[in-house]
Amino acid sequence: VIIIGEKINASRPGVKEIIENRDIQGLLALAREQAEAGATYIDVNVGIGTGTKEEEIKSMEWAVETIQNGIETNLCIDSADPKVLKAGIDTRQGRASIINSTKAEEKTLEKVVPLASQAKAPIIALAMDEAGIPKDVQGRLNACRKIVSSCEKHGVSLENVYFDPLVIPVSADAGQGIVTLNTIAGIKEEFPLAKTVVGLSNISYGLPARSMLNAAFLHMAIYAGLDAAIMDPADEGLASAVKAGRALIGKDRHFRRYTKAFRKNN
Ligand code: THG
Repeated sequence: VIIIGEKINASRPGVKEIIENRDIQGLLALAREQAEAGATYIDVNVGIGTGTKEEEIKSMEWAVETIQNGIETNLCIDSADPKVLKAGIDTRQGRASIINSTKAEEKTLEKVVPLASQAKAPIIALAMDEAGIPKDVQGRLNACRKIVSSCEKHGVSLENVYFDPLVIPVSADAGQGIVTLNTIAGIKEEFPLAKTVVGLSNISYGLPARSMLNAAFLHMAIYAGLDAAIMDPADEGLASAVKAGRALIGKDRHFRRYTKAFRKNN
C-alpha cells in the first residue's frame, strides 16, 4: 500500500495559517515529518474555502515550489479545480507527482485527463459525477466507467489511474463503509489494471478513537484490493496496519519487510 501523507491540508488546524503567512519552515516541517515517517507522496491541498481561485493558484504554486526546493519527495497535487491542478503540475518541473483529482463530469474530465496525459502523471479519479456521490456500489462503478472512457479517449493507461471509491464518515451514515469496500472490490474486478486509493481519515470523522477506526477500515480495504491511502503516516497504529495488512494478503514475501520493522520490538 502506497502511503500519501494527508497533513498539508488547509482544513487542518494551523495549516491555513502556514499557507496564508507563507511560512516556509512550517510547511517544510509538515513535509519532512511525513516523508521521514514513510510517506511515498505528500498530498498538497491549499484550498482554504474562503479564498478566490486566483489565491488558491498562487498558494499551490508557492507550496509546490517551497517543498521541492526544501526536500526530495513526490507530491500529490490536491484540488477540485483543474486550473489549480495545472498550476501545481507546471510548478513541479518533472518530479513524480499525482494529480488529485478528477470526477466523472464531462467538463472536469476534458480538462484534467488531458493534463494527466501530457504530464504523464498518475491521476486520482473520484467515483462521483456532477450529481454528487452515488449512494450505492453500481452508481459509483458507473462513474468509474465514464472515467475509463475518457482515459481511453485521451490515451491515459489505467495503470496510471487511482480510482477513489470515496469514503464518507460512518458517523453520518453507518451503511456507507461497506459501500466503499465493495466498490473497491468491484473496481478491481472490472478494471484489473487500475489502482485504488482512499482518503482514509474521512471514515472516522466525528467519532472517538479515530486511529483505531482508521486502522480497522484500512485492513478491510486492503483485503478488498486497496493500493494506496491518503492518511497520517506518523500514526504508528496505521503504519503498522499497512505493514501487517499487506503481509497477510501475501504482498510481503517471507514477511521480510514486516519482520524487519517489528523484530526488535519483540
Ligand atoms: N479523496 C481524495 N483526496 C482527498 C480526500 C479523499 N483529499 C482530502 C481528504 N480527502 C484527505 N485528507 C485529509 C486530511 C486530514 C483529515 C482527513 C482527510 C483529518 N485529519 C484530522 C486532523 O488532522 O486533525 C485527524 C485525523 C485522524 O485523527 O484520523 O481529519 O477522500 N482523493
